[in-house]
Amino acid sequence: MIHEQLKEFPENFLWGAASAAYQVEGAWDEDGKGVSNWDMFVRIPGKTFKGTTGNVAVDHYHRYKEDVQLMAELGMKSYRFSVAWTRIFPSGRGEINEKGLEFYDHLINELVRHNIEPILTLYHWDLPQALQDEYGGWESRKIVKDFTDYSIALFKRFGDRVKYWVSLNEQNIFTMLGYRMAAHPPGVTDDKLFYQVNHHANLANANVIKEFRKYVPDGKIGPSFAYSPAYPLTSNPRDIIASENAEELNSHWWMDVYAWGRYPKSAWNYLEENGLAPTVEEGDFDLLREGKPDFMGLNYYQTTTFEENPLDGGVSTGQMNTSGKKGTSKDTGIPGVYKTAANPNLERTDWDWNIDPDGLRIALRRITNRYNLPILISENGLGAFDKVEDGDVINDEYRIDFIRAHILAIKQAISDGTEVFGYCVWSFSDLLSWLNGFQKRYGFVYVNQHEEGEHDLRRIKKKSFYWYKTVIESNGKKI
Ligand code: BGP
Repeated sequence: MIHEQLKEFPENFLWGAASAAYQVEGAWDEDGKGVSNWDMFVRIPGKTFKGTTGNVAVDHYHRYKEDVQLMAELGMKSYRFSVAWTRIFPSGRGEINEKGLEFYDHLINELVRHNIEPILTLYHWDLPQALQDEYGGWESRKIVKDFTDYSIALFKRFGDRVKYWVSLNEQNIFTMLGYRMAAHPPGVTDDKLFYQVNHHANLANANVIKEFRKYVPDGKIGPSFAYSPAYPLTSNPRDIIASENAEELNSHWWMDVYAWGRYPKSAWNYLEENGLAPTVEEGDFDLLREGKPDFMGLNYYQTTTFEENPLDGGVSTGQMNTSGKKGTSKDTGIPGVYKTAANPNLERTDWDWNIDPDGLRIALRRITNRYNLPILISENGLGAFDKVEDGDVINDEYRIDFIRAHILAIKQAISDGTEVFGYCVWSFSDLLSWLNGFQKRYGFVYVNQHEEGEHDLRRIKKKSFYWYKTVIESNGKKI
């Protein structure tokens, strides 16, 4: 619908920005921190762009005070960050490393002092390597207990000051890239294992939410899901079915479990027919139903368009663009299910991600209609090449255009009746992009960090910094 007048953003809307421990902290082996799966994975030649690692990242571990100062100057109402499990339990479990807790204590206190609401992510992909070595990490049900114990340690220590919590970040992405595409740790390609790993992650997610109620009764918790709404390429019903398949297998497969504690029927049926369904034990569904979130965290970057893919000779392998050379990605698919297709209506970024603000409105509406949960937009942003001009000026107009269009889409979705209570732009400062190095930048604050050449890590405010400040000040009226 086209509204004559759009509704305003609610008061106390959590305008913010986000980050993740591995991508910003650095200090990879300091103060008793253990080794994570990412610390190991980035050392395998050819895995990341030009071999970048998070050893130093953008050195937030040592510069958090300066960073929070900049957040305050930007007027941020919230900051979403993750805790590195290996700082708290260097080997994944056992004895707590007090130094690790201290770092986050200081960070949280600094945020609270500046009236910035901390939004804490329990798991943003950096699994203790010790658990991977011991029992395969997410491959074993043992992870449920260890993840829960780790989470409880954080609930106990920070629950007095942190009221918003994200359980798992993008379960669909870390399992997909880790167990189907071998592009993230542990670098495996095994469809059956992929679904089993997900079942364990679902159990862990539900158990942690269940425990959360005991320790932080006045807090809110939910997972962050990377939702890329599916579009059919044409009105041909076969393309529509392909798009429905994608929606079921790529999105409902996770969100139905989070919201309702059950798997979608046609997806389950497909997995059973193909010998891919996970092993479920007695009591699992009871637990899944008990661990209901307070909100759905939405990480939105783009939509994906689908068309029919024949069973015989259909497309199966694609290619990711991690170089920033436009047009180097290749469509992918599952024979007999769907294949991806370029959407002729959308522009793409240099990394071939579709630019689609209306897709955010669609995502918000679909989540609301299906699950009737409030939504925290826990990530949304533009990865781009930024150039520092004379006088330390960064004219990132393209980022402003991107975020402005997405804020407008949120306003439209709110006017449609969705309940959105926060918007965390990815990212606050530039940071390490997992596979794309430092050259793919997302921040309001530029960080002088590169794959090669000079990198003194100094912080420079981009044009978008000043623009977002006025957006926040006006509660989204001035965009
Ligand atoms: C999300 C992750 C973030 C971040 C972002 C941008 O999937 O939760 O950690 O990296 O995507 O992705 P990229 O760095 O690949 O451009």
